[in-house]
Amino acid sequence: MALERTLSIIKPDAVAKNVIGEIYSRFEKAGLKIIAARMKQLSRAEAEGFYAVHRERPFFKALVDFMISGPVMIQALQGENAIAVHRDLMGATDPKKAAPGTIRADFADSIDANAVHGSDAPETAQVEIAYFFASSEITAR
Ligand code: RTP
Ligand code: MG
Repeated sequence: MALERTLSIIKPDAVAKNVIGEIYSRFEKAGLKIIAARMKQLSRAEAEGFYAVHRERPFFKALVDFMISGPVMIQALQGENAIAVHRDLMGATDPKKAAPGTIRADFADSIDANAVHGSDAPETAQVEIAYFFASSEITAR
C-alpha cells in the first residue's frame, strides 16, 4: 500500500447535473481526502495544455470543446492507493462499458461527456496536480 495523490476533475456534464456533492461523497466513503479544490471555467489553452498527451488523437478537439463547455470542479485527492481507488470509483472511460455503481455508469452519457477525469499513474498525477494547484494551495491532512 502506498499513500498517493491523484488529480480529479468533475467534468462540465456532471457539474451541470448538480452531482458534485454526490461524487464527493463517494470519494470520502472510499477513504479519499480532498486536499485541494477549485471550481473553474477552463480556457481553451488550459484544456489543450492539460490534455496535451492526446493532441494527435482524433477525439482531441471534441474533448477540448467539451471540457470548456461549462465549469469544472478540480480537486487533488489523497489516500492509500488513491490513483487506483479513484479510477475504480470512476469506471471505464466509455460509460456503456463502466461497471454498475461506478460514477460513469451512474452519471455519464457518452465517451465524450463522461463525468470525471482521474490521473492514471503517479508521474501523471504529480504533473496534473501541479498544473492546477500551487504547493501552497495543497493542505496537509
Ligand atoms: P480521463 O483521462 O478523462 O480520466 O479518462 P480516461 O483516462 O479514462 O481516458 P483517456 O484515454 O485518458 O482519454 C481522455 C478522455 O478523452 C475522451 N475520449 N474519447 N472518442 C473516443 O474514442 C475517446 N477516447 C477518449 C474521453 O472523454 C476520455 O475521458
Ligand atoms: Mg486519462
